[in-house]
Amino acid sequence: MRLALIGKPQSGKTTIFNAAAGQQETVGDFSKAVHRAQVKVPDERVDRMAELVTPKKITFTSIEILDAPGLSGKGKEAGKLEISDDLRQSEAFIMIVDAFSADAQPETDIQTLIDEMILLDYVQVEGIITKRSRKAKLTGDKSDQKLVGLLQKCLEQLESEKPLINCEFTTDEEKLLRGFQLLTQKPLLIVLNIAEEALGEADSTYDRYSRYIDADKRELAVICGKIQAELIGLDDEEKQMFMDELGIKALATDRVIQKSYALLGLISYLTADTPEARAWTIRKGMTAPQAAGVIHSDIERGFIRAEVVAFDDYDQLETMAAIKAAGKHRSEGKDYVVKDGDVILFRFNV
Ligand SMILES: Nc1nc2c(ncn2[C@@H]2O[C@H](COP(=O)(O)OP(=O)(O)OP(=O)(O)O)[C@@H](O)[C@H]2O)c(=O)[nH]1
Ligand SMILES: [Mg+2]
Repeated sequence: MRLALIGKPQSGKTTIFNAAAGQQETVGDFSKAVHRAQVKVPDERVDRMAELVTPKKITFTSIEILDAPGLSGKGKEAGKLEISDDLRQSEAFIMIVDAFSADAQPETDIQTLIDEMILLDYVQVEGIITKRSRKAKLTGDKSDQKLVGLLQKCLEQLESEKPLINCEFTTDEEKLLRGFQLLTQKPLLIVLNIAEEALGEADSTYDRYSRYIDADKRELAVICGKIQAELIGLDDEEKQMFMDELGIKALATDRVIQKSYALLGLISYLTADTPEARAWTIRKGMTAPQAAGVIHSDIERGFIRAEVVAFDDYDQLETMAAIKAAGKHRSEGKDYVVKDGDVILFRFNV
C-alpha cells in the first residue's frame, strides 16, 4: 500500500515526509531526490491491547510513503510533465499545500494542482481511446469496444473539469480502469502546511477549507510541517513536553496517516495473544475468512470460525472472563463481515 506526496516545489513535502517517517532528509534544496519509507499506522487500540495481554511483541501495520518530484505546478504545461510510474502506482495522493510562506496562495495552488491532474488524465485517456478504437475497428473485438465506451465517459467527466473519482462507475468498470493508474481516480488528502504562528488557527483554517472535503474521496488536514519535523529527534518525554507547551494534542503526521488510511477504505482488526499483539490491515467489507487470509492463506483455507470481541468491550471489561460473563464474546461463521477494531481469534483446521 503506497501513498505519494505531491505538491508544488517548496511546499514542504520533504519536511512532512521527514516528520512522518522520522527521517532527516535535506529540505529546501529543490532536490530531485526520491525518498521512501515504511511508516507505522498509529493505532491506540494496539497499545491498549498490549497493556491488557502483555505480549512479547507489538506490531502495527505500516504503509509506504513516497516523496518524489512530480507535478510542478506549471498550469497548462502540465501535459508535458512526466509523472514517474512510482508516483502513479500509489493508491492515494497526499497533496502538500504551502500555507506558511509570506506569499502563499493555498486556494490557487489546490485548484491548479487538481486542474493539472485532470489535464494529465485527459491527455492519457484521449491517447488510449485513439489506440483502442483503431484496434476495435480492425478486430471488431467486443471488449475493446466496451473499453472505448467507458473511456468516452471518462473523457466527458474530465472535459467538464471534474475528477474521475466523482464519476459513478460499476465495480467492473472500476477494475477495468484501475490498470491505467489515472491520477484523478485516486483518493486525495489535501494537507495545508501552515506557519508555526498560525497553529492556534488550525481548527478555523480546517473549517474554512472544509468545502474541499468529499466523503471517502477527498479529505483535509491542517498541520505545521516544520514543528512536526522538529519533533523527530526528541525522545517520548521531551516530545510530550514540547507538545504540551504548544498545546498540540496528537502528532499531526499521525493524523495524516490515519486519514489516508481511512480514505483508502482500509480498516484494522486486531489479534492479541501472549506472543504478539498486532493490527492487520484489510479492506472494508472483507469476510472473516478473507481477513484471516491476510495472516496466512492456511487460516483462510481451513477456516472454521472466528471468535470475536469488539475492541470497546475489551477496553471496558479487560479480561476474557469478564467479557464472556457479559456475553460480549461472539462466535462468527464464514459470512461474517469483519469490523474495524474487532479483536479476533481464528479457529482453523489444516
Ligand atoms: N515556516 C515554515 N517553513 C516550512 C514549513 N514546511 C516547510 N518549510 C520550509 O520550506 C522549505 C521547503 O521545504 P521542503 O520540505 O524542502 O519542500 P519540498 O516540497 O520538499 O520542496 P521540493 O522538494 O524542492 O519540491 C524549507 O526551507 C522548509 O524549511 C512550515 O511548516 N513552516
Ligand atoms: Mg523535497
